[in-house]
Amino acid sequence: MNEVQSLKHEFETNGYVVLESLLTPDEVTEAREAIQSCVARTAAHPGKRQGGGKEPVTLHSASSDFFFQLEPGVDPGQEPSETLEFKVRKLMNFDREHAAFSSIAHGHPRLGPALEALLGPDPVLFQSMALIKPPHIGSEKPWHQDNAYFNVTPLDAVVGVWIALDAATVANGCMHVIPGGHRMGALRHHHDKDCEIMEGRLDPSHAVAVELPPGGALLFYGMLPHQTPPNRSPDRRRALQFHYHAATAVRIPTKDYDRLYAEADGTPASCEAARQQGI
Ligand SMILES: O=C(O)CCC(=O)C(=O)O
Repeated sequence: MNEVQSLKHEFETNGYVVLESLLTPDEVTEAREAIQSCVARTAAHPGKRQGGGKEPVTLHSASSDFFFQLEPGVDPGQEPSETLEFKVRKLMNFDREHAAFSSIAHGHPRLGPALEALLGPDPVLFQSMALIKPPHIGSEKPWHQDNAYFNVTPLDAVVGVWIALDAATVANGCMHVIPGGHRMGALRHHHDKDCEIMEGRLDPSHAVAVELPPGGALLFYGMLPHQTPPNRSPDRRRALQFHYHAATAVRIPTKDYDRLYAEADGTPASCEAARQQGI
């Protein structure tokens, strides 16, 4: 088996592969600085502020669809600008906000070929989200399949790329996955702490923790159940996440997706289906 075939084989068997050194140390440093710069720039002149009260606050760029979300209960008006970055939960739509991000997301010399091996030629980036678990307060992301959030068909044509910018450990909230769990089919989601897989659908004792060095990456199927625990450690856990679909994949209306992303008895399993059912 050559390198591409063994990458594909491991991905299809486990539902994920680890690339230990996807980014160079310089790329990691540049990406960390880019997060800091995008947060500071947007916080200084937000185009719009949303949320507050029980809802986390989001600050939106005035010139693009970039925004960032703070951890629950954090009021940016009360935070000194130098420490605001330590209270950020996630950045959205950031892949064209800074050259350091574009060079990773679009045509990276190691990521590009790996994605082509898994998805075929010209994979399409359709979501960028950076997940920053701040020290001590970084919140949990419960068990879910990313396809519960999307409406792309076919279901096996979606790959998530999660890149650690700090050493990701169990203590600071690294990824946990169920090896082979991408073959369990759609698992019904509902809204509890977040949009998450309903109780009893999977056995968390089968989970493995994927600890990564800075610059290391996890590539995983959109059907792979995964979660991250809270960050109770004094260390940050910054990560970039990109979702790609095959060039031949398409987005479909919710009513069609409900038939595709459904449990064995036909019950629609996505977050949108759960929202419509009020669960
Ligand atoms: O990085 C994290 O904490 C969670 C990432 C994740 O699973 C997601 O956003 O789908």
